[in-house]
Amino acid sequence: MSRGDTIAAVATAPGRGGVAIVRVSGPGAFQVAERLAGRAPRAGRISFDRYRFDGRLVDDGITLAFEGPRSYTGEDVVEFQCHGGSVAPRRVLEACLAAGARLARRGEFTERAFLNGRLSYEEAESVLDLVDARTDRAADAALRGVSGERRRATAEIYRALVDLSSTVEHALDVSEEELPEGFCAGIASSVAAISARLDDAIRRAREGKILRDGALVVLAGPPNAGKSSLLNALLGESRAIVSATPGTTRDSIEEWLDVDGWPVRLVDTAGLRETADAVEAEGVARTRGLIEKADIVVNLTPADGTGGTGGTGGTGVVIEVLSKCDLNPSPFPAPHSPFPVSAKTGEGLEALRGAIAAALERKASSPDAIAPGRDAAAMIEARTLLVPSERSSTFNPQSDLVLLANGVRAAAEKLGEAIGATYSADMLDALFSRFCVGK
Ligand SMILES: Nc1nc2c(ncn2[C@@H]2O[C@H](COP(=O)(O)OP(=O)(O)OP(=O)(O)O)[C@@H](O)[C@H]2O)c(=O)[nH]1
Ligand SMILES: [Mg+2]
Repeated sequence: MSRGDTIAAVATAPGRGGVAIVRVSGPGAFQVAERLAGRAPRAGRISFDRYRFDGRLVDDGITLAFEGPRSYTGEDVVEFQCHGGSVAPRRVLEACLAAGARLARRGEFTERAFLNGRLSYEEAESVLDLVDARTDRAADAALRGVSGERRRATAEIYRALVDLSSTVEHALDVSEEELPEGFCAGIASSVAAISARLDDAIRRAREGKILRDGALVVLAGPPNAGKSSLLNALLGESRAIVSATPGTTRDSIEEWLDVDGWPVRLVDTAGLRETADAVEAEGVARTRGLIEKADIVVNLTPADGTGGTGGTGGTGVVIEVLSKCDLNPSPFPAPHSPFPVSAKTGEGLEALRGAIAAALERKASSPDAIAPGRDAAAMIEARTLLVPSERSSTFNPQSDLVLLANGVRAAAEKLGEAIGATYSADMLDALFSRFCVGK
């Protein structure tokens, strides 16, 4: 890893836009800016400049200079805010490269920030989550990581465990009579408070995973049940072809949807039925594959009684929906457990969105629905060490003080490992290669 050099990249997304940013970081960043602007940049100031290279006018822009270590990467950083589009940023970047910078690799700015101690591994990961966020809720969760809030919360739990550990160790050294009144009750309530905070952190970690990856929600049911119509209604646009001919949809159609802040990959599928048509049969096979993988299956049964059986299966949550409910308003007594929904009138759409959001909320709280990430795994272990399930209800600190002391110490160690974790070169490569160039 050559860290001594100066790197440059376009930091903004490609495409048409008013403004683009070319970012330069490294010991030569200020010289690069001086070559382009014709004057040395002043740290902490912005200046309006005309960028030239070899006598040729490159672009007009605003130059921002940050002196290391108080910059994103911890090195000297210059940002050129130039005109957007495809040509101006390329020309500014080329001028930077000609002035001595080299093109940055993917994620190299953030990698330098990490190596210079400006960002923790978790914060770097959260920067990526923020860039990739599809909903406000996902962005909020990522920001809790970027700002270090999540790390501070974990560190606080760790400190509370260390405090509790020393209190319990001390109690082991003195005789029972010397313990102050209410000592055991105090210990028990500390244990309860710490495990509640661990539970909360674990729930957030699970929620974070859904917010990052999105939830797969599959619309399934017999042909003509109104799946494509429901997809279009939920998206608010005519995305999939709708027709009265059963077997219209053959390929699965996928779109992102924001359901109360949850990013959802909504998939319309080929209707489930036995068919001799090879193309449709392939579509049905794909539908079954999607149902297997789905977090939630929305299973449609048309209210006009034309549907065959949906026959879902899979391990996801199934939300039964009575589609086309405008055709036959109430075949089920209220409160109905299939959700009556009409893509035509819009009835029931809000309730369906609510049901999807509620199912995801439950998923985030359920113990083994989601494979936890590294930190969450450490918290889950710490939680089990602190309150082993076999003594959760009958636990008596007085008689089990030795056991408790061991559990608290082990839990503190587990969390300490997660906080002070070390990262292998492979892990770092895997993380930073997921960034785009310029981040
Ligand atoms: N009255 C009424 N008709 C609907 C509703 N939803 C769909 N339809 C009609 O039902 C027919 C089938 O709708 P689609 O959305 O294509 O059904 P599908 O489940 O995607 O069908 P396949 O792709 O063939 O499996 C069309 O004629 C739609 O206009 C609804 O909510 N109310
Ligand atoms: Mg369809």
